[in-house]
Amino acid sequence: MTVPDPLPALAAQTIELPSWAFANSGTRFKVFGQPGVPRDPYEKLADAAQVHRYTGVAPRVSLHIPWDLVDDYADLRRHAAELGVSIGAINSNVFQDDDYMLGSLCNPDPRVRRKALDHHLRCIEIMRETGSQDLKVWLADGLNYPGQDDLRARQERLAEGLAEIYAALGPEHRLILEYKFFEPAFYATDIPDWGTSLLHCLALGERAMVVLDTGHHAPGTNIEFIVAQLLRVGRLGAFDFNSRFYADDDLMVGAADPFQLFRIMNEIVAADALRPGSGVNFMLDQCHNIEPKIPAQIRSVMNVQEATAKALLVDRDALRAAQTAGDVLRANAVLMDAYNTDVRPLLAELRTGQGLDPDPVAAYARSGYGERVAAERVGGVQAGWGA
Ligand code: LRH
Ligand code: MN
Ligand code: MN
Repeated sequence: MTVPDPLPALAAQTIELPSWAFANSGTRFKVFGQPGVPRDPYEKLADAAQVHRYTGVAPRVSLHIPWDLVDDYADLRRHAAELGVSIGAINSNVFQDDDYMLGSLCNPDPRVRRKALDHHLRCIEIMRETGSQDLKVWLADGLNYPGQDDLRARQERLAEGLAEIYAALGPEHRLILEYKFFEPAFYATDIPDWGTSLLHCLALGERAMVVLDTGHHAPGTNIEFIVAQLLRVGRLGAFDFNSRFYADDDLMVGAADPFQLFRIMNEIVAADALRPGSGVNFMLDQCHNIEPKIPAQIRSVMNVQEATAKALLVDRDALRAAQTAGDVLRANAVLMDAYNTDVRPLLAELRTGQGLDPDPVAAYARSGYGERVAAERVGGVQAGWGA
């Protein structure tokens, strides 16, 4: 077997955490409050820093604006640095005001479009204040009924709005554009798929890239094909990792389908896109409705690491040889050998070598942090509504 040592690549890997994963969440039926959840963005960062502390690979936190509204972003940035983390992607939230009922950048009313644009411009200022490099755009825009609005006109408005936003970015910034096939719109979504996102990115320029949220596809979609295709054209900007059984379930990545996660990471490794600097930002986008949030984020990070380690163990020479020879069974076996390897000892070795506990979940539980914040913090906020 000719597989390079996976440890250096695993040591260099980073995973970005979502601030909203630490707040209370639920479904439209019920939001369950958990003791000790953060009351503001400062406390969300403190919780995220715990995940980094025990995994060693989660040094950035995405913010969602206005969910993570503060008076002074330079101060929030300093707070993050003191905690040993930094601010990652800034998510522009243009889906929670009444004004956005018929859409944001695609809205037929120019006043609402202007409001959505101005919000993005504010998000770009926040990027400057926090040192963030990625403006992440996900729009809830879409239609519930055929005829409700003009599909093509909405695309034109979208293109125009995105162009204004893109023009306001600095040369150090990227616009990363997420797609989702349905929800909240049920008939037509304005950015429903990677093709639509890619078309808009291509029109915008080199620093516009597609975000692939693993929960945003129809059942049976071959997600690793999309990964391969976007990597081919250099436009895979980021992942929003999570798991789905049915729709946009936002469960822990790797929980529903660890094999799919492996297949995705296999494409990443095959294209040498794991390296920091390769342009792919590996982010989590999850909500922990019934499980404790910090350990769930730790588990999610570990799931990504396990899939990555297995992908790094694929014997690429043997795979290529089997593929070239047309040996279908052998090629499949090479891939499955890597997938079926127990990489937990390897990851324990990685952590020990970095001065970390080999079992991050147990180490966090022993630290007593969860009990401490449960006693200290009263009145934690709901994901999405935290000031
Ligand atoms: C939309 C989405 C998007 C949002 C997040 C809260 O479903 O995936 O990334 O910003 O959820
Ligand atoms: Mn997402
Ligand atoms: Mn989603």
